[in-house]
Amino acid sequence: MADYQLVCFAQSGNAYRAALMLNLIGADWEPKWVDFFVAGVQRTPEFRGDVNEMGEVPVLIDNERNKKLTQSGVILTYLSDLTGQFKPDGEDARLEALRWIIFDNQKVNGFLGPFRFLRNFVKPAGDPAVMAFLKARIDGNLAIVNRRLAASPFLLGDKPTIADISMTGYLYYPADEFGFDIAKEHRAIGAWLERIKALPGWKHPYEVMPGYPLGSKPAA
Ligand SMILES: N[C@@H](CCC(=O)N[C@@H](CS)C(=O)NCC(=O)O)C(=O)O
Repeated sequence: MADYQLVCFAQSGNAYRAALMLNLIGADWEPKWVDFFVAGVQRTPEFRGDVNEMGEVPVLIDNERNKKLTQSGVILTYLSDLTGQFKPDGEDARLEALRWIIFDNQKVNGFLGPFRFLRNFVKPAGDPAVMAFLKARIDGNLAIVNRRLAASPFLLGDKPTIADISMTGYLYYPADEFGFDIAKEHRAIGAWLERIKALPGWKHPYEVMPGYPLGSKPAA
């Protein structure tokens, strides 16, 4: 059995953060696919009882240490503490990373995820007023991240940390899934995405997690 298992599916930017981290640190890991869209496994009592009471992916299983962790920010923190990789340098940086991870979870990928979900994966698609609300929030918050990344190569300075890995969430998914091109509209974010992409072990979300294209049935 692999050292780690990650409960995930290809379309999840929240899970991508953890999958990318595992790849970048060179971990021995394997994905455990969740049938999120058709069976809605995350809503079942079994999933909520045995896997994650919050009904969410990602879930990281550390087989060696017999641990199960959820919330991508917690998973990233755990793996960086364990390996020293992508770990913010010192207490101030640790808090600064946490600040960006929370901002990302709530306001950047926290809005991008539902926007993309309502646009691509539900019928009928999201109500136009809801979509307009989310889009305005997304534009404003991406501009904040863009301003930050125009001033330094990575969110916390010269080196990539877990704050950057968290922020990648949905940002590598195809532009047509959003109806706008994040990398082109926010040039500093586009350049930063290329810098992350150049790190050894980087893979696209549709390559690193199972279940793409939608409807394909990977082993669970
Ligand atoms: N803040 C969480 C968000 C996790 C999350 O919302 N995951 C989605 C999949 S992309 C999910 O499982 N949603 C199920 C639901 O909200 O019912 C994290 O970063 O781990």
